[in-house]
Amino acid sequence: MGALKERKLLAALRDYVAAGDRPFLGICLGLQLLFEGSEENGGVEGLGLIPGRVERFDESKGLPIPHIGWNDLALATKGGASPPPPPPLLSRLGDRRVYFVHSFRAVPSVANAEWVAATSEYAGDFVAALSRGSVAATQFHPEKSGAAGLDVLRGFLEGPGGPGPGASPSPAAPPRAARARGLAKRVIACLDVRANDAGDLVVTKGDQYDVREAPSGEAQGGARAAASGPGQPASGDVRNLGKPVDLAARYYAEGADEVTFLNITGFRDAPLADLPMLAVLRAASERVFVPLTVGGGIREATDPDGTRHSALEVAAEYFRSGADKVSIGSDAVEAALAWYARGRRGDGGSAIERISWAYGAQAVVVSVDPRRVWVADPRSTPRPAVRVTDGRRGPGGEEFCWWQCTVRGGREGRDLDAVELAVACEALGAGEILLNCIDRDGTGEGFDLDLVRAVSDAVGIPVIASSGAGRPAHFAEVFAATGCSAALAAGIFHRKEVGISEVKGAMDEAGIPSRVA
Ligand code: 1PR
Repeated sequence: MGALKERKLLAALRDYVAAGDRPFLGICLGLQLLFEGSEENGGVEGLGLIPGRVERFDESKGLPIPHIGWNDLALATKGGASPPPPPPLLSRLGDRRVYFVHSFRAVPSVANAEWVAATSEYAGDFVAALSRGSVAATQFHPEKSGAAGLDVLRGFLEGPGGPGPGASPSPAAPPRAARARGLAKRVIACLDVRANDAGDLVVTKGDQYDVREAPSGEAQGGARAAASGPGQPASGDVRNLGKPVDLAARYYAEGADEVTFLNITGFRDAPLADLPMLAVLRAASERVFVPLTVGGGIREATDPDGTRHSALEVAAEYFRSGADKVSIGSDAVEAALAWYARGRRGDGGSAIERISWAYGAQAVVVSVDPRRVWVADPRSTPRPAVRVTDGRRGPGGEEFCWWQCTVRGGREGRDLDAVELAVACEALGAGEILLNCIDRDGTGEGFDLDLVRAVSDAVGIPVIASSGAGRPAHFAEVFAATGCSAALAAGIFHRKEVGISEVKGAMDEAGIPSRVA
């Protein structure tokens, strides 16, 4: 609203929408600003075209906020016994899920019933889509809702005339009863990206964060040892699992709910505008229509000519190139330590605070790289140690551990536990936690359930479990055993050992809601 006011567009926009005879599609904030106002950022006036105010989700229901992920729609009945035919906007959607990412929502009422086309359910019903005349709006992101979302955009563009000539009928979604309803648990494909020794950007994969091929014959954890022979990677090479954009497009086609790029080597010698990851994002966002997260190097940067860029400017470049979320690793650890040192208070200067204020909490992910520290007695450390339940023991038979946060890709430890980091980063404005685990990374032995449970029980924002997935059952297991909202994998997808559809099949069998692409 501030930007529209600054550009003197408010009156023109209000008149355009009020006329109702020219096409308008508002997405996310574009739906919210049509209402009377919002309580976000201390209260903002809207265009006042639709009765009702936008309010933060009700936290008392104990659900993670922001509401991030794939949820169902219910067509509005408009006061009748059953819903009327869907408006063009939703005419092709069927009952496929769509992607939401927001902390505030409008609620349906008698006063706005003529506008509301569909609702969704999360801590109560909220407005998911509006339609009246040629004015339409969605709280969800059709441009990030895969094939279902592209059908929503087609419906809007074709308008009341219905599908254009040669339009492909949307695939019939599986019958509603065949799958669990409500917000789906997300399956995320992760691409660790770095330059190889020849300077090409490749997707690599660490084995407990070591991305170089082991000497041939020495298999490490889940990773494959370097096969010797012509054309095969030599030991010591950076493991090369493919090209970033091609792999991202493959995972999108296979039904990944999100794609995350982690840029694991900072490109120190490139000016901000030329960062290779920006080109990767621009290319990926032309082919991948689910949310893209980018991490690695989201911090203040200095160009070779000495020009300095704040973390917010760096993040803005990534958002303009197609990222929906940025992920902050090392800087988040330092910001959390400073938060505790200040007596659990922020100073507004951290990358988390500044990016979250400008783009919303839902755009800021904090990536944690923790490793187990074993203790015989939890009273021997000020860190929050827990008794492990996975049967593992420390080198001295210890049964308790805490998870030490690291920076610089696991190279340096800090005196801070993963739970303490997550609590501080939530307070600083992060919208999601990407919870890696150095001990499990690349092992294929399953997620560290004790770690995921400890962190997801400690914060009210969504937690993504990461590291260690070896088979489809590991996903169903972590969703059943912890409160995490998503689970991420890399190696098993890159090595084509497990397909994303197999993972979702295991989730459906376990009664865990998954998004059907
Ligand atoms: O510190 O803000 O520049 O961010 C650096 C980012 O790069 C962090 O998100 C950090 O996790 C990541 N990173 C740094 N070094 C490595 C490395 O591997 N040497 N990748 C690295 C961490 C974690 C996941 C991995 C999962 C799943 N990798 O990307 O894919 O563990 O793996 P699996 O399914 O194969 O087990 P900053």
